[in-house]
Amino acid sequence: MDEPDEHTTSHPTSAHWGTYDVLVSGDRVVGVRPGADDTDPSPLMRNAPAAQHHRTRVAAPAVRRRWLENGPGPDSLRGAPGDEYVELGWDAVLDLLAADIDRVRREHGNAAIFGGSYGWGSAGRFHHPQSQVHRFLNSVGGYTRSRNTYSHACVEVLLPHVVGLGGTADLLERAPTWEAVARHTDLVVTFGGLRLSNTWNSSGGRARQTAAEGMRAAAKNGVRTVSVSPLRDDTIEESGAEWLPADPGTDTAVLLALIHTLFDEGLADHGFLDRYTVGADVLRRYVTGEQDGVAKTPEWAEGLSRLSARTLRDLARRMAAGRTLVNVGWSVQRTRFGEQPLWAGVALAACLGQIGLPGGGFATGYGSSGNYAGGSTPSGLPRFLQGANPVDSAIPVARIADTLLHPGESYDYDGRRRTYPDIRMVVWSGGNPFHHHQDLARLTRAFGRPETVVVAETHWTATARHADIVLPSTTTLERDDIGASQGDLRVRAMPRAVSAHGSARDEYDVYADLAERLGARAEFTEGRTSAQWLRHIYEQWRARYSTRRPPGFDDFWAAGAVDIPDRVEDTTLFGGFRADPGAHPLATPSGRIELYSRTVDSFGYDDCPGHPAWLPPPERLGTERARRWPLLLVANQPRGRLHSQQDMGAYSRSLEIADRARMRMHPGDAAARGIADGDVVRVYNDRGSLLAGVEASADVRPDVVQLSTGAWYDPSSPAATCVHGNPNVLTADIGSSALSQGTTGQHALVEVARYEGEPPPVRVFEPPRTSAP
Ligand SMILES: Nc1nc2c(c(=O)[nH]1)N[C@H]1C(S)=C(S)[C@@H](COP(=O)(O)OP(=O)(O)OC[C@H]3O[C@@H](n4cnc5c(=O)[nH]c(N)nc54)[C@H](O)[C@@H]3O)O[C@H]1N2
Ligand SMILES: Nc1nc2c(c(=O)[nH]1)N[C@H]1C(S)=C(S)[C@@H](COP(=O)(O)OP(=O)(O)OC[C@H]3O[C@@H](n4cnc5c(=O)[nH]c(N)nc54)[C@H](O)[C@@H]3O)O[C@H]1N2
Ligand SMILES: [Mo]
Repeated sequence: MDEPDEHTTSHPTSAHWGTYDVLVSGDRVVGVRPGADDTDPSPLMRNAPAAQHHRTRVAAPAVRRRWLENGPGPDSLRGAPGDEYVELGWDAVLDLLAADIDRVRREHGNAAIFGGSYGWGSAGRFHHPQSQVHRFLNSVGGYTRSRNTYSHACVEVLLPHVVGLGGTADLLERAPTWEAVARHTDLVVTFGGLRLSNTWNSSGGRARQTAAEGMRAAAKNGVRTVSVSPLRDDTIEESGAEWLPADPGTDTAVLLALIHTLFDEGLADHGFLDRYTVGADVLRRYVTGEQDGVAKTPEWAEGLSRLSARTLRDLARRMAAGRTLVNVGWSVQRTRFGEQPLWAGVALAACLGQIGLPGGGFATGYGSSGNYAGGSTPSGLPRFLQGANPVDSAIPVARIADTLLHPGESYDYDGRRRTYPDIRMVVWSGGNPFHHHQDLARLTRAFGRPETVVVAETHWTATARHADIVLPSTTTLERDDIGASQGDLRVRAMPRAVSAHGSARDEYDVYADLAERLGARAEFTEGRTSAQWLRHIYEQWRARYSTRRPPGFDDFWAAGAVDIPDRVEDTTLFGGFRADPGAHPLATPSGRIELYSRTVDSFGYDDCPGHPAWLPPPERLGTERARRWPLLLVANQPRGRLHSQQDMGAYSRSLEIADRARMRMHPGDAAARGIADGDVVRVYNDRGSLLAGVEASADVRPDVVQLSTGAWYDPSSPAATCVHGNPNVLTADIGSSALSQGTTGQHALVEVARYEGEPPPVRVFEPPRTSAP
């Protein structure tokens, strides 16, 4: 990196991973420094300089040579290493693309365009890539969309049946702040950790990192933490957490055993269960074994989780003895039957009778995101509206490969029998499915099916390398925008810091020109330029306040930030319901918490019955499958970056081992395989293989290996499906259940062996071959 000199200027910006200044010299980003208000900045900003000018930036609009020469059509060679792209000018590419969109919508209808575009894209309320592409597609007749998230589909689909839609939204957006936890809570029992590095990110960025200080404040106030997790470092050192390293995927068994103890020892709060829940008796009969002959005792759970029965019994008693918060992290529901630990977690909190009390009850998301438990913003944020989609066609987000491979086939989702649409064109902007989806070999086959794949990207990601048409997008540092996230403290100006890379353009301008070719410019732009839109969405937001109204746009832009006037902190979840369930019923059929749901039961799903139940996940230690693949790989979130973003950045690369993703394994498991710290290993199962670098660490429990997501997918050598270490070549592409159809990417059974000989080089940080027409 160049050294800052007297010509260096400083420019504030906001990314999902925080608010900071970029240092610019000669139109190049040469460094970063934390924002003035951020006392506890995340190290992820250190990736920004290298990423901004990296050779994998897409410099010009490009068309795959095979598509250009053969025309649209299925092509099993999409994404093949060595594929060649032709750089054409913007006008030529937009003419081609507009004509093809028109062909598809005329011949197959707009539902044949998949525009779900799932992904985190970039921060910034206006240039947000998904908002842009969705608005564009809506303006030209609509598209097939995706619903729910990779993050927490089971939360989104199951919990409305259990606590109602509003209750679910409250759980996700209005959790008691860390400060409230510090004040009221005695014991936090968290399934799936409170991982510090995960709190570095908030979708949309946050004015200041507040989660770590919140966790420290709680610890200082004497809040005890019990962390059920395969990793010791899923909690911060200062919290002095007790670590219960249960077998991954057995949380439901542990939760049921805790409930069993509460019933068994007279600790369950029957007054609460009678007044606020339905189905407690169904639950009790299941847990005691009256229903199926299997009592879900601590001894039973010990056999599955390998946590001792004594530990579980003791934990249940401690939970009943004080104010207890049960947190179920999102990771545990990104598994097969991921609905169950959530439902069992709600059931446990209900049996404790503390739902609706300050600092007690059930939560999902502490430790999963930087703005969780960081307050809420009831008046919303400045927003660029996407318009209405004239097409009613949607798929559960993680069923993308099934959709492309099986058009016209039917599947189940949340009580309905649905049919996969027949997709001819895929349009992706602001996401990287070849990072985020499971079983990438299968996804590659799926991406061979459509006739045209269009990707708008800043970088030559693996997804861009599967596209027929690649539209180079500017980065946030190359455009003016407004930054803020749900629950944020301030709305911030994000002024442009450097010029656009190569001939990259703002997506807004690209879509405006495309819309023009398709006769929809006025509808897409409403006659505004980007600059006019920024002013407009800011003023619309500001107008929502009749008192304490923030200053006008020019004053805001000059000041650089304004406080959000009506942030709410310290909400007591379900407080109104607890105080008067008649006046504030939940939006469930019974108006209460449903420990048994007649609705879910009526769907008749084997993989999601009508009450929380232990269903043994297939990717789990101790199964038949584990005889062949004896290690459980935990594919959690990377600490060096957000997903796959800026993987070429300095901080992300500093965590690599031997040029590859870092995989942690227990020293005993390493020694048993003749593997030493720093070795390159092959990690494999029947779905694929990858190369990674090993760190032997006792912070990972035996029989578990940890390989976070996000290493750029590199299929350049036959030595492995991915020579760089993307765990999604190993994960299964199967839904959590017929109810939510969420991703199950968190776990995969694998075997690991030392890589003998010279490992093939990682080539993914070189751009693909491009040529002139
Ligand atoms: N095995 C396994 N897989 C998982 C998970 C797991 O736990 N295990 N977790 C899942 C979860 S929770 C999630 S949310 C997903 C995340 O998956 P994604 O959100 O798809 O991952 P990102 O790497 O953030 O992808 C965002 C893309 O947007 C691009 N981008 C950045 N700025 C711009 C812009 O201005 N314009 C455009 N057009 N593009 C831009 C970036 O270059 C990047 O390629 O991964 C999921 N995958
Ligand atoms: N630095 C960084 N932060 C991020 C992201 C990122 O990519 N990088 N991604 C963001 C996104 S999109 C999301 S959705 C959130 C996700 O937030 P989470 O879902 O909470 O994050 P993970 O890191 O996947 O999982 C947290 C921990 O759960 C533990 N775990 C895994 N399996 C099990 C299990 O079966 N039982 C139990 N008890 N524990 C288990 C693992 O040890 C893991 O470290 O993180 C966000 N924060
Ligand atoms: Mo996520």
